[in-house]
Amino acid sequence: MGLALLALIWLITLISTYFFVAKTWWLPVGASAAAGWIDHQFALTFVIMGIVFVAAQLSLGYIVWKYRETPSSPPVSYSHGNTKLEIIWTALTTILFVGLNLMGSQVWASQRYPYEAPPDAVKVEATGMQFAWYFRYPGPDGTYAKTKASLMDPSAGGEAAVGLDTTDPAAKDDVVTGTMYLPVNREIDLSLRSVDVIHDLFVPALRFKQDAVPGLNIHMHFKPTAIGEYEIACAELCGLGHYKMHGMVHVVSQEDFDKWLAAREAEKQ
Ligand SMILES: [Cu+2]
Repeated sequence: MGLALLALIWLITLISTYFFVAKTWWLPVGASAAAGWIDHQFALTFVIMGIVFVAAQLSLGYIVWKYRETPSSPPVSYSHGNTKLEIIWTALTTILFVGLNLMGSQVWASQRYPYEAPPDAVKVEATGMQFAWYFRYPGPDGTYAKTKASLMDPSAGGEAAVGLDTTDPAAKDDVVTGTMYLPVNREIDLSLRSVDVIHDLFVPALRFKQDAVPGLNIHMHFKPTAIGEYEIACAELCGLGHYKMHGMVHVVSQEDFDKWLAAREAEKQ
């Protein structure tokens, strides 16, 4: 029985470790400036925790087998454990977790601080609602028009969904779309808002993930580095239609971006 348990524990450990080593289900190729840094932090965490996991599970299997019951086994003795050992592994675990968190917090902060993105950054506002994403561009004046909670009507879609106040002169050139277009190799200044509940804008390829919280305007900035189409998902369970909150980011050349935005402006007039 001891040997069977050892084999089972080791087998589960090795099979599950294999999928991580072989990268069976892995992240898409990174397409943003911070992707290298984030992936490095991610890999470091996985390698360190993987070593601890494999060592712990292999020892567990070994101990289950070594202390199995045999006809000559001595009677069971209970102990209160080893205080010195417990202090050592608790301290090591604390150092590991706090250390990884401190390292990770720098990557996290790099997309959120400084609070203001560079002045030449491309401004985009993403608004999550049950159950769609809308994206707003401030247009040639570079200013988002006012929005009002009382004007928000998700069932109407587009401008009405985000509550655009059309009496504001700055609203004339605000473009609201259901698909996000971004120019490649430009810093993007993203404002993230929500109409109803907490949503989460997740673009795995851009290594971008941030909650959208009602009542807050959350700023983040990032730089897409490869032309392509990337999937957006809502990563916060936000209701029955959560699975429908799917969208696309089109990262295009500056030229294509300008053309696309000009076409949207023309449609609006
Ligand atoms: Cu959602």
